[in-house]
Amino acid sequence: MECKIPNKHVLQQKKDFLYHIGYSTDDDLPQKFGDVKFVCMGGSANRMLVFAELMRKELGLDVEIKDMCSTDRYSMYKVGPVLAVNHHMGMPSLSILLNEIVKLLHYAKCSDVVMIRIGTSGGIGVKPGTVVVTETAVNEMFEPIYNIAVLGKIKSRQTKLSEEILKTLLQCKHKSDPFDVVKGNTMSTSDFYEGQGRLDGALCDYTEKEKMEYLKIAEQNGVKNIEMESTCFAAMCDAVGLRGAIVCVALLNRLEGDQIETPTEELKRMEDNPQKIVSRYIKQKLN
Ligand code: R2B
Ligand code: URA
Repeated sequence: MECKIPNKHVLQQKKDFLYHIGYSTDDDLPQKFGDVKFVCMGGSANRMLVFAELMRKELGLDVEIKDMCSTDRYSMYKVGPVLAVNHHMGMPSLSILLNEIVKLLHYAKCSDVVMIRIGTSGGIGVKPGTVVVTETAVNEMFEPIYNIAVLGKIKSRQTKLSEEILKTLLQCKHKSDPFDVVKGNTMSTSDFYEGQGRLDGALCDYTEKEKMEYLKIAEQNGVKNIEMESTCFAAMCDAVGLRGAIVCVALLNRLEGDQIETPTEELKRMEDNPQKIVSRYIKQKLN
């Protein structure tokens, strides 16, 4: 299936500038990106570079890995059919990137593309290091909805992910992995501190009891982790007909605290966990 964009205005434009990633329709996009089958996204540019290097090793490809974004807004690495791009933190930044990546895939005439967000999160009732594969992305009210203000009105889009990819990702765990892989709902928020019920931001006017009540209600609603992009990611993929999945590591158990005190080296090791699962998924699909 070709990647279509459901915006008639754009389709009538003679030329389109993908401003934040630094391409336009004057570039030979089919030649540069036409073979892309997997778009993997995560917040940090360095983490996506690490993922690109892992994919090069796993796919045995002798390719140079360089940042393909000519702007300094995002970083994008291509390893054969895998595009690894960073989206920074939060939904506004992700939404800008997704608009341009979807158009890029369309202009490049890509087909049957799978979109995967590989991220970090705060877990709910799971051990640090656990990989959570998202069943349903929900907002702060536990609704499977992404809200965006369009022309002064709130537009609500459903957050639908691919059940088939979720199932296959869960099967990518190896017995020898020193971490769990679970499925669950992922709550997306617009803030890391108050938005996620933390007590340790600069602002906080609720009690620890109120915080714990909220996290417990989240848990009762099937929420296994909290991060800042999943509803936007799921809704945008669904709205343009792309199959999507979200795979995040839980860096801490939010039922036990708010601060991320884990040493950097240990955090880096944890961040490798979802990358391993996704790399096995991609390898399996390409074979
Ligand atoms: C996870 O980690 C970031 C906040 O620290 C944010 O981008 C997210 O979703
Ligand atoms: N990312 C988040 O958004 N929240 C956490 O608690 C950890 C990482």
